[in-house]
Amino acid sequence: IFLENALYKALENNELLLHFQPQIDCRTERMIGAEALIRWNHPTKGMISPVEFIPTAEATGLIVPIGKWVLECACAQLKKWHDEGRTELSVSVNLSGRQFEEDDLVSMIEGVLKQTGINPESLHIELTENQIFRNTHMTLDKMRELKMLGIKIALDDFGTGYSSLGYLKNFPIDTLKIDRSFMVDILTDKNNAAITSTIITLAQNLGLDVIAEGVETKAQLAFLSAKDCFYIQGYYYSKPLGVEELAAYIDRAA
Ligand code: G
Ligand code: G
Ligand code: MN
Ligand code: NA
Repeated sequence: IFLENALYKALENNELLLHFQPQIDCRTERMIGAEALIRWNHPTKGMISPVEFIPTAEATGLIVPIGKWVLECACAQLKKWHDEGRTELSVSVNLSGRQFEEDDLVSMIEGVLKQTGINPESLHIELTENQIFRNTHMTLDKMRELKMLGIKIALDDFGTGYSSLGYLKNFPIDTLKIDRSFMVDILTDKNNAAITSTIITLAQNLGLDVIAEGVETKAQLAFLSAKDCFYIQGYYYSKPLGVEELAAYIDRAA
């Protein structure tokens, strides 16, 4: 109850903010987009990680207004980048499965697209396999409607969920994001190397984009690019950044 009330106030008092983690095409070293990651700047406790409050936000339903705020804020930021001439950039927004239980999810997103005037193709929604399988039919219907708006859908933490591969045929998915756990010791851990290679090949054979997450070293980058996985998100290039730090990063990576 304490956390719920505090979180409700956080939304009202503008204590929530977004950080953005660059996604890079390693062939050109240019930024292709950024993932929006929420933070809570608590007046006394300082910066709080989403790991500590997203579960409560989901359980109480507060994720619905918070998720709307995240989307508005991320799209407004994207609009700024596009207005500054960086029209190649996309923004990735994490959606919670709980948000898919709302009847007006699609019209809410359509409204934000209209209100900000961004190109729908440059909005990427991230979902995990487990979120999709909370309620397969309802989620599939909404995903199809989202695709009709023109936005892109990425499967986050790919390879860690409880699902079969068959759904990749039926679900309108554009991108697989390889979970960062598979990057650990990728040069020496045969299992992680095999899983990562297989996900890359799977994406290539299905005609999907693939992004590797949690890339921290040059060796990991070399492993990935040798397998034609060029889209990279991880500390090797940048941790998630505040808007001003990101502006400096964009200027450097221009
Ligand atoms: O950036 P960080 O490592 O702290 O993020 C931790 C987790 O919090 C991420 O795995 C991500 O899925 C989740 N998360 C971050 N921002 C959002 C958000 O805006 N909405 C939802 N639903 N989850 C988020
Ligand atoms: O939504 P998702 O669970 O994919 O969120 C990405 C999370 O991964 C964020 O919390 C971000 O801070 C974290 N992250 C991003 N890059 C790296 C990295 O290179 N190493 C590690 N350990 N974590 C990362
Ligand atoms: Mn994500
Ligand atoms: Na992930």
